[in-house]
Amino acid sequence: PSACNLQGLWRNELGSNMTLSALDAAGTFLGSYHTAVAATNNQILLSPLQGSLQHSSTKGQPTFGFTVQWLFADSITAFVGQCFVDRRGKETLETTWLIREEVPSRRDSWRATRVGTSTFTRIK
Ligand code: B9F
Repeated sequence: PSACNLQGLWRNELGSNMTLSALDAAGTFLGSYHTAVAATNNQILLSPLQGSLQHSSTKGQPTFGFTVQWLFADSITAFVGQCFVDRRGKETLETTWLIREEVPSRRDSWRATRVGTSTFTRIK
């Protein structure tokens, strides 16, 4: 199987789309995230992301991480994941995410974080 390439347009099981740019020499990348869901009445806005690809993988199925800075909510999501390539060359990003929501006080910190998993496939 050929090596995973993060650059391109990806969609997850919720119908959210993200565009990842080319990697620089250090393995860092930029992109944008359009979430299909929001759990807020605020209007969803295309939001920027910044990430890094860990490139010590010899098997061509590298790990990566990125954060999305939501432009319509006081929260941050961090994704970590791995890019898998099957025998036909099809790429899948298996990720786990955490959202930290801004809460008014330390007393509310217990409820500030949500966790989930997400699978992305390439659409372009
Ligand atoms: O829903 C998030 C949000 C933060 C504060 C009010 C609303 C912003 C969008 C997050 C989108 C998530 C999902 N989309 C996707 O593609 S990121 C992980 C999922 N995968 C209410 C309080 C905290 C969350 C909801 Fe809010």
